[in-house]
This record gives sequence, structure tokens and C-alpha cells, in this order.
Amino acid sequence: MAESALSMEGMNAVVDSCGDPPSTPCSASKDGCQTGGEDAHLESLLKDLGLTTEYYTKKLSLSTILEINEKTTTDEPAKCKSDLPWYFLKKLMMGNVTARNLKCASVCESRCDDTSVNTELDFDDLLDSPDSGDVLNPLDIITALFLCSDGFVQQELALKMSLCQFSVPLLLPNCDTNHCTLMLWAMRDIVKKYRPQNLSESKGFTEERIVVSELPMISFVRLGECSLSKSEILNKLLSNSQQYHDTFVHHDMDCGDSLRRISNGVTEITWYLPCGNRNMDVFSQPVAVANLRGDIASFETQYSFLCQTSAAVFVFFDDLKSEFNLLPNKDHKAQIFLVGNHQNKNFNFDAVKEVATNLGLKKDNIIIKTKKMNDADFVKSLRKTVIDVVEKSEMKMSIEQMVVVAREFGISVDEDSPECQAGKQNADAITAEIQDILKYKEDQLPLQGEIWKELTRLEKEEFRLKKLGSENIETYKSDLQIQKSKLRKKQNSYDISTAMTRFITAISSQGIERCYFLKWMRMNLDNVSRIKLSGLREQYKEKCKNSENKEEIKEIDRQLSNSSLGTEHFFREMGQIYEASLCLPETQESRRQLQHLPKLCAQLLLDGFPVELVDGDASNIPLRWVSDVLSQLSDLVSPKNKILVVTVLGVQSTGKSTLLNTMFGVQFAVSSGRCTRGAFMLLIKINEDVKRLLNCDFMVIIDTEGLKSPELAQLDNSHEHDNELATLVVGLSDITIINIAMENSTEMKDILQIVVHAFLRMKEVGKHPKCQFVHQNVSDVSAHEKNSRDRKLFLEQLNEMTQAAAKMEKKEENKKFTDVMEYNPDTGNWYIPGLWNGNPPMAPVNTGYSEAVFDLKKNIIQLLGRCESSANNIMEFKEWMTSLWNAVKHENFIFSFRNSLVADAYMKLCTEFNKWEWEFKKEMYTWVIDAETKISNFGTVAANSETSDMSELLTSLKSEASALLSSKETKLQQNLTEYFKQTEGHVYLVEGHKEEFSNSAKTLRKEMERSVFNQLTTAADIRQGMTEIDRIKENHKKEIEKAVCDLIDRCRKKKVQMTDTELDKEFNKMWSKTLKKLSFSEQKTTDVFTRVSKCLRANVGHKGSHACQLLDEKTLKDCGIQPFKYAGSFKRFADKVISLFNFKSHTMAVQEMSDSIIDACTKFVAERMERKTNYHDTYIQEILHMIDAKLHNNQDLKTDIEFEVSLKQHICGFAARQFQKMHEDFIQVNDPYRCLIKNKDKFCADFKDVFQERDQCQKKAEEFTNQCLKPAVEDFVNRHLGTDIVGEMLTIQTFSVRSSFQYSLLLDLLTKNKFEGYQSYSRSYESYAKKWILEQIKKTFSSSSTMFKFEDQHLKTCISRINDAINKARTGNSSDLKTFVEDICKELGDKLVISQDALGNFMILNKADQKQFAKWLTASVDDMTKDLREKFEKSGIEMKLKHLSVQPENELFTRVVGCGKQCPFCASPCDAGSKVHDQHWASLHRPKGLGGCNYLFTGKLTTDICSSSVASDGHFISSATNYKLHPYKEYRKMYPDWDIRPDVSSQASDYWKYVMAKYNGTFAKAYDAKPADIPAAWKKITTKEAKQSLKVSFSIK
Ligand SMILES: Nc1nc2c(ncn2[C@@H]2O[C@H](COP(=O)(O)OP(=O)(O)OP(=O)(O)O)[C@@H](O)[C@H]2O)c(=O)[nH]1
Ligand SMILES: [Mg+2]
Ligand SMILES: [Zn+2]
Ligand SMILES: [Zn+2]
Repeated sequence: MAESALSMEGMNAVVDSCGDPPSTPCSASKDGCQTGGEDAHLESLLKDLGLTTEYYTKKLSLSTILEINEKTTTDEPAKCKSDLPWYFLKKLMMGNVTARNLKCASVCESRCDDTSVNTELDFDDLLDSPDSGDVLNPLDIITALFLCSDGFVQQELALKMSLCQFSVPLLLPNCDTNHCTLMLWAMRDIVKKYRPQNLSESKGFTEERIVVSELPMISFVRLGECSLSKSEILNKLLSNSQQYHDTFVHHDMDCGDSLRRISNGVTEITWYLPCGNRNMDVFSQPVAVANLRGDIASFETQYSFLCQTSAAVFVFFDDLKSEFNLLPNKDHKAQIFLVGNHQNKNFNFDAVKEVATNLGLKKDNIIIKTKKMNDADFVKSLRKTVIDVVEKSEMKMSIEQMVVVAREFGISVDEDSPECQAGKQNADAITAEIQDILKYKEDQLPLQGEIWKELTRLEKEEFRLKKLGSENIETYKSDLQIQKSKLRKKQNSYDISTAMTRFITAISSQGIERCYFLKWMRMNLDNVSRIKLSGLREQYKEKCKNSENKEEIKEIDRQLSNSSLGTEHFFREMGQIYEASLCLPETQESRRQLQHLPKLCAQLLLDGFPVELVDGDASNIPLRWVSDVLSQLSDLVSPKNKILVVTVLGVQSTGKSTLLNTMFGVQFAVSSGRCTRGAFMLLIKINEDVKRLLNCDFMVIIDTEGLKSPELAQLDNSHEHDNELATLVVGLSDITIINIAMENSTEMKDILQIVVHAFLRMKEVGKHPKCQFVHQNVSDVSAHEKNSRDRKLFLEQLNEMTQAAAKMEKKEENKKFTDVMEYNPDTGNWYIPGLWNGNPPMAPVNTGYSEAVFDLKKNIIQLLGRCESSANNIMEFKEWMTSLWNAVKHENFIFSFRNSLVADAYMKLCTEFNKWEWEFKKEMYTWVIDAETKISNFGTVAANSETSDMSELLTSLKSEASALLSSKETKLQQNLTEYFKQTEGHVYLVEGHKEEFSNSAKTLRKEMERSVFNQLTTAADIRQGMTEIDRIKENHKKEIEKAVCDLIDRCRKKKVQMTDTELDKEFNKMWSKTLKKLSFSEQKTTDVFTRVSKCLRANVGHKGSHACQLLDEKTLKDCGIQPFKYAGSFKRFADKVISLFNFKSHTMAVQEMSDSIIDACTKFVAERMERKTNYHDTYIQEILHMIDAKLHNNQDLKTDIEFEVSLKQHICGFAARQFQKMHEDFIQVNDPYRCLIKNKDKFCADFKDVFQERDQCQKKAEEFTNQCLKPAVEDFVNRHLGTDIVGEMLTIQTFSVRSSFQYSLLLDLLTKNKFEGYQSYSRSYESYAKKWILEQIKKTFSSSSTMFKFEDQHLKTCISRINDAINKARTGNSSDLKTFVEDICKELGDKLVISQDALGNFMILNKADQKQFAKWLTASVDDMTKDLREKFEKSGIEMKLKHLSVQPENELFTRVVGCGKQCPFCASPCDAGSKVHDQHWASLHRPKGLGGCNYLFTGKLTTDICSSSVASDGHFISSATNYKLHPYKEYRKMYPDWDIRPDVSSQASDYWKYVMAKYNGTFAKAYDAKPADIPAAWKKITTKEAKQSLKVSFSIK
């Protein structure tokens, strides 16, 4: 269609179909209605387009058209007229050349619908055309949009239109006011690159802002009506033979035939630019081509303007009226050409002749399309004329120069707005000064030059310690810090340069002026550096093809960097000024003056300007600056601060920036050669309508510098830089686009390596970015199908890379790419055809490119919507950036990574888990209390179990316990699963710990089970042992009772009054007689030593015969008498060596461990003793278990079997001794004879009462209460109080998680500020911690009445149970007192343990009346309550703690001590929150000198901190290394379960540095060493900073 010439008839038909009145015979009526009398054409059209007056007056802004909304990703065509402008904008912004095909879908649809309904053929219908009211001319829409847009949108429109090779408006009229504007500003941003003929030899090219290029302009206008389609002929004129392109909208395009309502008078311009190839170029010189829409008769101003600015004006006409004055003023500069169509019936040759003569035109100036000519011939002749003109004409003018002409004709210029002018002035003032770029940068932007690079080097060196040498690490680090602060000082010594002052003032201006300023800056700077840069870039590209020119490439690269100057350099300088100012005292004026800079920059980000994240030249992020900008940004948008991040990565110059620009309509710097440096970020607003879908308020796009091929990377060591950059941006992004140009697949491979590495690192630190691979320049439509084999290959490569990367990071478990991330080859790959359709510079953007990018965009937005984790907010983004970059600065990323978000998530998980764990434990504790009660009451009147066999009871209780434990464990696991299902709180970051916690739950259950079973067995055995004694006692009592009864009978028979003395005498007689009759078999005591020996043998026995032999060498009775001393039985020599190597000596370490074990066991024994029960084997088994666990925990400390046996013997020895005593005491206390004797007085009293028939009720009631109930109640309270205390303590922050505990403990030390505290903390962490916990408990409960509240609560429960039982027994029909009491006991049997002995004593000689007794009982229970309450209230906390069955400090300690492991270097406790974990880590390491280590030769305490050492090239020596030197960096080979992370902030250990600096002398004295050489920087640390560092280390908010 495009190539075929249109016949006149065809055109008429089209016109008719437009609904023009039939009287208008030809197409010229196109602009007929323009001058009609109707008012406000513009307004009505705008209304049709839905562009309300608001848009016209306020103007569309870039942020409006760039925001992501519902329409962004719909494929739906425009439905109504008001959709059209947006549809056009959307397509144009993506560089789609079909953007001008603007038709409402409803129009086509209604047609289709009609025909489908009509079954009968209706031929009339064929001639019907859609209602013209529904169609709008594309030119109208474009004009309307220009009229409704602000300068920046206009610029963007013009830019994108020129990319599509569309003509752009040169003169924009307002059809209502007939006023015209020269669109100079709008075209300012168009830069064109071409090769004119004279450069074709040298392969040089010209790259210029088109508005300043002085070009001949050829204008095409129409006079009256014309049957030739001027625009179409122009399109043909400009197209070369292979490719026709619609530069101008013409009637034969979609809706191009519909009435133009506002766009007559528009003068469009386009450029023909040669590529330097004679065969392809239409014109060998660049030409500007202008096209005036409408009849020159109506648009004289425009016509006159063109006559003054063009080299030639071609006037198209049909019917030339001689009277028309073609030349508005005489001294026009343009040649005039008349172009007529002889094929038209109105063509009047005479008139032409007349006019030509009048104007003095030559024959050449008249071009007639003769009857024989077809369009092609005609175009050819026209082209020839144009070439002629261009070659001969002297008339060349740039658009900038046209301003003067425009003013003459009253045409306004868009650049004249005051804001634009102000912006220009400000920008010019700065850029006018620039002569030599390099020098300018040195003078005006000095802070970012060498100083900043040196700072970067120091910063990295601080972490990498490459040049450490033999120097002491901490001194070295401290020196680096001092050097850094010197550099900052130097930065501060510069006054802010004039350029920067101007720059800051200018960007402080408000609103649009600031935008104009920045745009002007950008363009000016671009102009300044372009000439130099574009040449260099070209050279660079050329040279890169052949990597042999290494030196040259390096040189060019350096020059490129030196000669580039953009706004980013000014912002960079601002960042440095700001960062340096932070080193000034807070009060200093100059510092305060600069505090607003981050906010300024944040506002710019919000306005859509890109901000430099990574400075590509220095290869560093100014962290403080960027962080503060982001914080300000967060404040500005709060609470709408959720963001999603999209990044692009790929080889250099593969069109990454172009891709992002096309996708989002943004303006990242694009050019050939190396141009993006570092990484830039930019914000795009998300419209309300899709916010819910995407769950974010902004999208952040990050454009990055291209990754270099390894050959190039070698040159400047940029391999590291690329790796750093990739790791950072991948870590920041939700989606990473990996851009791959298909041409260079080898390069691709290397780049993939970097990228895969970055992904692996992210996986390891818990972040899960998604990725999309984009393959560029794949033109085939069926690329996706065809490439399925390639994709397989691609995946194989990815797998290969993964393995390689995994090996490097020592994370070999990652074998496939899909292990690293979720990736599907079918949905994760995109094929995008080449950008240009044809040969630049005349090539428009390929529609296929634009469409493919659109598909990608849709997909990316969908993917973002599906991001499982709720979007990050800006502050979290900041947090990630900081921790990623800090980790990047280390060599070993994964092990250096620390992130407070991860730490927070971990802490939350620990807190939750701890809560569940405590619920579990508490429930089990309560259950055990009840079970023990059941066992204790077994076989007594209080028993209420069915079985009479103890072992049966025990079995049933055990199975009950197992069932309960199982259900509790399941609940725990469920909680855990549920926890990881939630989307809040970044739980995905700690997904890696799930297994750990699940295992902890299992372990918890196992431990609980062991302990519960032990308790049950012990209780049962002890109860069993008591049964026999109870029976004996019972018999004795019966005998006594019988004897007493006999005595009473005898006495009564005497029938004489007997005095008390006489009665006593009688009783005594009877007592001795009866006792003689009774047989008292001596209660046998067990030999506890034998029992313990057996247990010990069982424990050690399986360790081999040698162990048993060792056991035999010593009898237990001889053990545990002397304090345990570890002699260091082996490698004594090595031990000495090691003590020289500033390492804690092995002997000392073993002794310390032994002491701590002995300490714990002693405590355990003491607790048992306190309970005054009988001995049981489980006790000693428990102790051996403890020892084994501790030894296991200290495996690193290599010890031998001799040691183990002797330690166990020692402990078992003293334990056995204690237990023996306890056992004997127990036997004594419960000895039937003794018990009987003890009660003699009581029996005597009872005897007298009965004899004298006194009322016993009150007395007995009191006795029952005090002897039976009271102890039981007290026991009940004591059993429960322990758990209550723990529960209460756990509500305190300090005990919620390990890290809080550590924090509080250390903070307390700092507050107390006593050397002794630090010393005992360093000497024995465990015992210090235990003591401290007890202190905390006492502190918590001494000041509050909480403890009493708990006691009172339990008391109340008991009392109400007792009263209930009494009442129940009363109403029941107990026949006598005995059953009455038994009923009560039975009722209480499941809660209270009532002493059988006491009960027996109570029942003897009890003749009390049941009813009376009951009455008195209630009263005495009341009294008891009062008594007990008083006692509880009065008794001190220490007393109370002694009697608890659950020891709160133990419970709390096991919770906060964690796994109990200590750092193999500095002995800092492991901070992992779960019970079971295979990696131990400490949040805070400390100088080894604090543990007493000193240097070999100097004898000075060491300042080395392991978190620094592991990053250095130093070596260590220890028993684990077999006393050989081993590199610190590979400490994991020796301590594979330790994860010692380098000090990321380099402030983390400030706490300990502070302590060491402060107590250096005291420590030295205590360790009998010389004081350490404290690095200078340590001495500067303040208490406040020390506190702050604690907070940071333990992630405390
Ligand atoms: N032929 C062709 N040229 C392209 C294509 N995509 C981009 N370009 C051109 O390649 C040049 C470089 O494009 P950029 O977008 O700056 O490339 P980049 O990857 O961002 O470059 P760096 O940031 O320097 O690594 C520009 O001149 C683009 O017009 C493409 O698909 N085909
Ligand atoms: Mg780029
Ligand atoms: Zn350590
Ligand atoms: Zn641990």
C-alpha cells in the first residue's frame, strides 16, 4: 500500500467516507473547517479527548505519564476517544512506531458486530462509514498533547517521536488564538549522530544536538487545495528504496483521513541524516524538512517564517489563483518552487506561468506532475530538485537561530518562560567556566577526586587488611582510621567552590525552575564533554574488539573517566561535602548549614531524577550520604514508603539503559561506548489503582554500569568492581534483569559467572531475588520455540557456573542453578529483537523491539505483584544497602554479611520459639507435680488410683507423659510451620534456621522426657521404700494404742480419781513395757558409695578397658576430698610452647572447664540435699549426664580419658559422700523407733484426754490442720512457685532472648563500672552469669509483692479445695471420724501430699466427735490460712528460693546460656538462639588480652580481636592445630562449627576496646603481664559509644 500511488478516485472515496459534505469535491477540504466561525475548537477537542481544562492550564507532567497504573500493562486497545491520548503516550514512551495508529476499538467492533448480526447481504452497508465523530486525526491528538504538556513532557514527546522517526512540531499553533510557538525547548534534547559525505572516508561522524546544527531546511507548503498528498510524497521523498517509513502523518494512515480540527497551522519538522553510504543515502548531506499543515492562505505567519528560515519552499497547489500574493515580504531568503499536479482537472497552466513570471521564477523552479508521471517518477524529480538546492544553497540555519525570525513574526518561543530562562542562566553561569574538564573537576569538585578514592581504598583496606604485614592488627586498623579522619579533615579544609555554591543554590530553587536548571545543566555538560567523549567512546569500542591493545584501552578508559562531567559529578561532590561535614563538631555552623542537603536530594529523587548509588569511578558508595538521602526520602513519602526494586545487569553497551528507558519511559544516560558508570537509582510512582496489586508505593529502578569481559577487566582490575556491583544490585533487587546480547556468547559466559555468584551469595544470606534473562538482538518471531535447545544449553551453563561459584564460596551444597534460585527456563527467558528497524541514523525503532519490551514489562510487573515477601520499605532498602555494601568490602562476602533486618527476624523467631518452649515446659512441670503427688499418695488413704501395683502406676504415668510430650512437641512444630507461613516480619530471611529450631523442639522433647521419667522413677522408688517403714510404724502405733486403751480400762476400773502425775506415771510404765515388747529391727542404710561406683562404672565402662582400669586404681571413698587439680597430664612441652604464643594455656583452660563442671555439680548436689529426700541412683546418673554434656561441649579442648575418669571420680566422690549423709539422715528421720519416741508426749496427752473424757474436737482439729494439712499446703506452694517465678522473669526483656540477656549483662557491667566485674566475667562466664541471674531474680522480687501474690494465689486454691473437701465429707455419710478424715484426704489426694505418719499419729486415740470436729476443722483451717499468709508475707526471698522444686535461676540460665559453647579464640559465648545448631557464633568478640593472653616476647597483653584476625593474613596456634601455625582465614578448617564474622562496622567491638583501654593496667596486674599497647583510636571511644556499640552488636533497638 505504501508504495502504490493513490488514484484520485481513491482519495475522493476516502474523503467522502469522512462524511464531508459532498459539495466539497476534493481532499483539500481537510483543513476546510479550520477557519470556520466556531469558537473554542480547541476546548471541544480537548473535551473529546478527555483532556480537561485542568490539563490545559496545569499541564501534564512527566511523573503523571510515567507512573504505573492499570493501563500500563493492559493490551486492550483504546475503547473511547478519551483513551486515545493515553494510548498514544503509552506506546510512544515505549518507542513504538505504531503509536500513531489511533483508532477506538469500539469503531471497529461496532462494524464487526453489525456484519455478524446481519445475515442478509446489505450492500448499502459496505458504503457506510463509521460516524466521523468517533475518529480523530492523529495529528490533532499529537497537537492536543503538546498543548497540554509541560516543557519536560514536550521534550520527552519530541525525543521519542524523533526516535520513531516521526516528524515533530516546529511551530505549534493554538487554533483558537491563532498564536504560534517555536518549539525550541521541546527539541533541545534531541541528539543526532550521522556521517556526512565528507566524513565517509575517515569513518568519522558528527554527533550534535539537532537544534544547534546549522542545516539547510526545505519546507513544503500547500496553497489552496491540492490533490497531491504532500505528506505522503514527503514520506516517499525521505525514504530510501528498501524501506518506506511514515515520517509524516498522511491521509492514508489509520484515521489520517479524518478531519483535522486543531492541527492546521502546525509546522512539523524532520531531518534527513546520511549514514555515509552513497548507495543508501537519499541525500548525502543532512537536511531538515519542514511541513506546514493547512493552507498557506490561512497561515501566513507560519509561511512567512518558513520563507525566512528555509533554503527552499515548495508550494503545492492545484488551482493557482494569480491574485494571491505568494510572497508576503520581498526580501525572503528561500527559493520558491511551485509544485502542481497536471493530473488534476483544476490545474491551470496559464495561471502557473503568470505567477512564475510575476515572481521571476526560472523553469527549474516549477515542478509539474505530468499526466504520464507516476508517484515514483514524481518523487524522483522532486528529490533531484532538493539535492540541487541543498548543494547550492548557502542558506543554513539552526533552530536556535530561528528564534530571531520567530520574534519578528510575533511567534513566541517556548524557551522564553521565566523559569526556563532562570534555569538556563544558573546553568550557564556554572558551565561557562568550564574549559578543561579534568582541571575543572580538580578545581571545582576537589572532594571527589583523589581524596575520595584514597578514602575508599582505606575503607576497603580496613576490612581486607591486605597490607598488614607484621604489624599488630588493631594498631594497624586504628592507624587506618586516623588516616581516614585526616582525609576527611582535608576535605573539610576546602571552601565550597563557586561552582558548588551555585549548584546548591540552584537546586534549592523550587518546582519547575529546578527541573529546568537540571535539564540545562545536563544538556550543557553533555555539550561540553560530548565532542571529546563521543570520539573516545568510538575509539574504545573499536579497541575493545581487539583486546590486544590493552594499554591503549586502559588509557582511553582513563581519559573517558577524566573527560566525563555530568550532573552526577556535582551530586557526588555534594555527597562528599556532606559526609565530610559530619566529621565536624555537631555545633559547628558549617556543619549545620549542610544538613539540609540529603533532603534536597531526596526531593529530586521524588521528582524522578536518577541518583547515583554507586560511584563507579571510586567504586564505592558514600554510605552516610546515600543513607541519609534515603531516610529523608522515607520521611517525605511516609507512610507511603513501600518499594519494589528492578535492576538490570549485563555486559557493557548491550543496551541496558536503553531497555530500561524503553520499558519505563525514563532517561538513564544512553550512548554507545562505556557510559553508565556505577549504579543509578530512580523512583517511579505507582498509581493508587494498582497499589493493591503490587503492594507498593514506588518502583525503584536501578541502572548499572556494564560488566566487563575478563580481558578488559584484567586491565584495570575492575573484576572486583564488577563483582561488587553485581552483588550489591542483585542483593537490592526484587527482580534482576540479566541483559545478554546474543552476539558475544563468550563474553556472556563470563558475565554469567559474576551474576550467578551474586545470586548464590544472596541465597546464602537469605535474600531471594528473582531473575529474568533477556536475550537481545534475536529477531525471529519464533525465537522462543527455536531457542528451546539453546535454553537447555544455557541452563547447563548456569549449572556449571553455580558449581564453580559454590566452590569458591565453600557452599558446595549448591549444585544446580535451581538450587540457588527459583528459575524456570521457559518463563525466565525473553527474546528481544534488535532496536533499530534498518540502519541508523534514519532507522526508526523496531516495532518488534518495543513490543517485546512491553511483554517483558508486563511480565515483570506481574512478577513483582507475586513477590511473596511484602514489599520492603525505603528504610529497609537502606538497611540492605548498608549491610550488603559493608559485606562487599570484605573479601569473604557470605561470612561477612550482617544485616539488622536478618538479625531482627532471627530475634523475633527466637522470642517466639522461647515462648512456645516455655509453655511446653511449664505444662510439663505442672504435670510432673501432679504425677509426683499421685505417686506420693499411692497406697495411702489419699490414693485415688485404681491400681494397687506401683509399677503399674508408674508405667501408666510414663505413657501418659509420653503422650503429653508428643502432643506438645507436635504443637511446637506446628507453631513453627505456621510461623514461617506468615508474610510479615521478613520470616523468609531466617528460613534457613527453620530446621535448627525444629531439631531444637525434638531435643527439648527428648530432654524433657528423660527428666520426667527420672523424676517419676525416683518418686516411685522412694515411695516404695517408705511403704515398708509406714507399715512398721502403723503396727507400732496400733500396739501402742492397744496398750493405751488397756491402760485406760485398767485405770477406769480402779474407779479412783487420778492426778495428772499419776497418769503420767502409769503411762510411762505402760510405754516402757510396750516398747520392750515391740521388735525394732535396725533400719538398714545403703552404702551410697557402692551404688555410685556402680553407676560410674556403667557410665565409663563402655569407654574401654583402660577406663575401667583407671576406675579400679582408686576407690571412690578417697575421691573428691582434695580440690580438683588438673596437672596437664600430656604434651606438657607443647603446652608451654603454646602459652608463649599468646594463647591461653591448655592446662589453664582445662582447669577452668573442670572448675565450672564441678561448680555446677556441687550446686546440683546441694539442691538435692536441701530437699532432704532419700538417695536415688538417678541423682548420680543426672550428674554424670551433666558432666558428659559439658565435656562434649568443650571437645575443642582436647582432653584424654585419664582426665575424664579422674574428674568423674572426683565429682562422684564428693557427691557420694554428701548423698551418703543425706541418705543416713533420711533413714534417721524416718526410723520407726525414733518416730515413736518423738511422739511419746503426744500419746500421753491423748491418753489423758481420752481417760478424762475431755472434748478432743478442737485439739484434734488443730492437730490435723497443723500436722497434716499445713505441711502439705506449704509443699504445694513451693512446688508451684518456681515456675511462677520463671514465668514472671521471662516477661522481662532481658530474658526474652539470648542476645537481650547478653546485652543487659554487658550493659550492667558498664554501668557498674568495676574492674572486678569484668574480671570475673572474663574468668568464668558461666558462674558470673548464674550469679547475675540470681541477682536479677532477687531484684525483681524483692521490690515487688509479685511473689506474695503468687503464693497467696496458690494458698487460696488449696484452701478452697480443702474447704470443699470438708463440706463434701460432711454431707457424705461417713460413719465415723476415721472415714470422715479419709474422705477428706481422698478428696485432696490429687493435689496435696498428706504425710501418712502424721495422719497415723492423728488418728491414734482419737475419740473426737465427727460433727464437732468438722466444725472446729473449718475454724482451724481459717487460722492456718492466716498463719501461712503471714509467713509468706514475712519470709525473705532467699528463704523462699531455697525450697522451690524448680530452681528459677537454673531454668533461666539454661535458657540464656544457649549451647554453652565459647569462641575458641576469645571465649565469647555463642549467641545462637536455638538449642541445636551446627554453627556457633558470637555477636561480639573481645580482645584476647582480656582473657590474659600476652605476647611472646614483650609479655604485653594482646589487643588482637578474633573478628579482626579472621580477616587478616595472620596465623594462630592451638591444640586444635596440633600446635602448628594455621592461617586465621582458614580457621574454619580447625573449628568447622564456628562462624566468626569480621567486624563489619568496625565499631562493633568498641565496647571491649573501651573496657580494655580503661582497665589495661589493672588487667595486666591481674594477669601478671605488662599492659597492652592500646591503639590510639581505642582511647577515643567514649562510654556513650561503647554503649551504642553494644546496641548495634546485639541488634537492640
Ligand atoms: N544495534 C543495536 N543497538 C542497540 C540496541 N540496544 C541499544 N543499542 C544501542 O547501543 C548503544 C548503547 O546502549 P546503552 O543502552 O547505553 O547500553 P548500556 O548497556 O546501558 O551501556 P553501558 O551502561 O555503558 O554498559 C546505544 O547507542 C543504543 O542506541 C540493539 O538492540 N541493537
Ligand atoms: Mg547504561
Ligand atoms: Zn572470638
Ligand atoms: Zn552455639
